[in-house]
Amino acid sequence: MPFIDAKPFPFQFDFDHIALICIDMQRDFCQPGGFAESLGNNIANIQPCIPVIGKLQAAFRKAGLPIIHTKECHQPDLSDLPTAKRNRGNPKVKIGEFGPMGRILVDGEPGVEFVSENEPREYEHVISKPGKDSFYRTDLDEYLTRRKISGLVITGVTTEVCVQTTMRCANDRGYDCLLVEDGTDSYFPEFKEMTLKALVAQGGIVGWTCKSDVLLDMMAKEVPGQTSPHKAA
Ligand code: C5J
Repeated sequence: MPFIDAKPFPFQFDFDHIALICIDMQRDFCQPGGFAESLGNNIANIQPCIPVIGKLQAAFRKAGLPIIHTKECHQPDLSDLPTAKRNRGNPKVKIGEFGPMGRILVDGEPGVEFVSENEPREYEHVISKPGKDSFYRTDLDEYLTRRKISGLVITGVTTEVCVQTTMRCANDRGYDCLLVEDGTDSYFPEFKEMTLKALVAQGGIVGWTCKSDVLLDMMAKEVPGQTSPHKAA
């Protein structure tokens, strides 16, 4: 099993027990005219991770390794939306109301769908999650356990919100987590920088981080000749 250069120390990449997770690469979070931009966020800051995630998805597909895609959204009847979340920040347009790309954060609406560069293939696992934690009220733990996956390569937006929350919750469940530094972004670059530092502090208290080129170089050399796509069991 290859080791790759990572912080705070090399990460052992176990091809038999690893998956890529792409968190919330949704139009409303990433695209001009979407919900995030309408809230005043600078979406230019989260564009760089999009092509990086595309390259990682291509490498995992080539290796026949599983890819999981999450999207933050709620049921159309909003039965899974806590009142506190709906009212937080007193936004002009609330979750469930009509925004630039359909009803805000409601499953099935155009804004909830993935940016075209990071779209799932039909055989890849897609998770609709009502919270920041990708395990909360989802089948993620059961999916990973069934496939004997013990390591997660983590990507997505935003670094200090859904990405960090998911990494911490995965770590508590016993998964080895490797966050790809240039495969995640935040509307606030200083929050990204601090999050990357905090996750690997104290000897990797939450896990590891690495650069995508290190991972992609290793995968190009070491992939054990698989070409068929991962099939959901
Ligand atoms: C946010 C997310 N920022 N995907 N969601 O509300 O991080």
